[in-house]
Parts: sequence; structure tokens; C-alpha cells
Amino acid sequence: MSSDYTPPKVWVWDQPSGGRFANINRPIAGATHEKALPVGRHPLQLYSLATPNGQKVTVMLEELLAAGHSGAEYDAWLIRIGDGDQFGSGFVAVNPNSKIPALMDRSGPQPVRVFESGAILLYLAEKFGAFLPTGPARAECLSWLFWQMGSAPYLGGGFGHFYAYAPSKMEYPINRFAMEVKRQLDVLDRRLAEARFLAGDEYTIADMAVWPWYGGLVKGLLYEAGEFLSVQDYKNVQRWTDEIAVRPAVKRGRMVNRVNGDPASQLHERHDASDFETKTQDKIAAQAAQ
Ligand SMILES: N[C@@H](CCC(=O)N[C@@H](CS)C(=O)NCC(=O)O)C(=O)O
Repeated sequence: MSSDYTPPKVWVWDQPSGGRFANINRPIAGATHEKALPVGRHPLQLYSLATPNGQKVTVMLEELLAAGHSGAEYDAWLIRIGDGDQFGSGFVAVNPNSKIPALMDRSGPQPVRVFESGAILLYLAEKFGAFLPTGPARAECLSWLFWQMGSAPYLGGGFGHFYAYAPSKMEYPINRFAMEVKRQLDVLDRRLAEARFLAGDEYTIADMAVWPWYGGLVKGLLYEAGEFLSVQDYKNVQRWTDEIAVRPAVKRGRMVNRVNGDPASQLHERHDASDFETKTQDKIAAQAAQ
């Protein structure tokens, strides 16, 4: 295996990194422009996009509402990361890490900011006393939640980047990350051979965190890598993915802040439960045509 690159003594930011998303990658944090965030009428204000990390939170909010927690009513505002919305001053004030999803809880006397999807899931689970077991399964739930937070960067930033987004196909990183992602799928498959859900019998925030990434992967929805990774072999992950996919709250949560795919599945912003019936992109186009 040859190398045509010798790192300089000191790395400098002098050229675009190449590949998809090169225009938003920067070696510094902080805001690039002044821009206030909109605030709606509900207690929870979500600033997000329907990537796997974004879906975790919209699925949780829809599950909470479906379970009768009316305090989980939320406004979901669209953050277009390809356009650099995550570097606006208002967004950076909610998430200094400039990544979706970011949540502002305005239900109390002082607004509370929460960033990192795992922290948001845990915050909401504790706030509403839902989807986080209280008995021995709590430790199992948190273990799988944190497993996801540590593992998915190898899937997205590692495998997905080099297999689908890098400017050229390089054998070394693709091999390295394909091996790791298949190992992760096997970890999940073995767990789901012994338990219905990740924490045990109950559907929890651990499933909500893992499903958009690894469920999407085994259905061939991420990076068009289904065949490459032989995803059909992970039978228990397939079974678990199918069971979660049919939940009405999951179907709704996946639509929120979505800007690609079937227009009927795209609800750019969510401000009311009725928006799923009236404000998807197909309906908006039909109204505009009248
Ligand atoms: N560990 C973070 C990861 C969030 C993340 O990577 N978000 C991506 C979209 S999926 C993003 O906002 N990227 C914009 C950027 O990197 O500038 C979480 O789970 O919330």
C-alpha cells in the first residue's frame, strides 16, 4: 500500500479538504455570522435537520406526545447545515459545537439549552419520566445509549465518509472502517438475539438512538452500502429495525425537518400535530398550484 503524502511539521488550513461537506468543514469553532434563532409558542424549541442524529430527537418527542406527555409539545425549526446555519450566532449560543440537533427548553423561568443527541434524549427521558427504565434495565439502557454515541462516529465519520463522500476511494480507510462497522453490527445482532429491545423487554431511548443509524444501515438507506456490508446477514437487527419502523411516532418523527426524498415525507418545520396532515411538501406544492 503506497502513500503519496508526507505530513508537514505543522498542519495549516490552506486548502479545502475535498469531498462532500468540504465547504462547511473548518478547524475553528464559533459563529461566522450574526443570526438570531426563531422562537415558537411551545415549551420546547428544537433546531435540527432529519439526519440520523436529528431523527433521534424528533422520534423521542413524537413518542412522548403519543404517550400523553403534552408538555413535550415542540416547535421544530430547520437548520440547513449545508448552508452553514449551524454557524449563526443564535445557534452557537444553543450548541457551541455547531451541530444539530440542539434543544432549548423554555418551560421554566430560565431557558435551558441542551446539545448532543444523547444528552437531549436523556434530558427528555428524565424530564418526563419516560422511555428510561427505573429498575436494573436502566443501566443496560444507558450502556447502549452511550455505546451509540461512541460507535456511530466510526460508522458516519469513518466508514460513511470514506465509502461515500471522500473525493476518491481509498482501500485502507474503507477496509478499516468496514471491518469496524461489521463488528458493531455483530455486537447489536448478538444483543438482539437475546433481547427484544436493547435494554430488554422495553422500547427505550437506547433504541431511539441506535435505530436511525444502524436500522438505516441494515435497510440499505445509509451510504448505499447494504450490499457491500452484507446487511441481510444481521437477522436480529433486521427484525428489531422492522418492529420499530412501524411505530406511528417513529414514522412521524422521521418526517420532521426532512429536506430530501418523497415530498410527502418532508415536513420542513413542525409547529403543530396537524402539520403532518397539511404542511408536508406535497401539500404545500399542491396549495401553491391552486
Ligand atoms: N455527537 C453529536 C453529533 C451531531 C452531528 O454530527 N450533527 C451533524 C449532522 S448529523 C451536523 O450538524 N453537522 C454539521 C457540521 O458538522 O458542521 C450528536 O449526537 O448530537
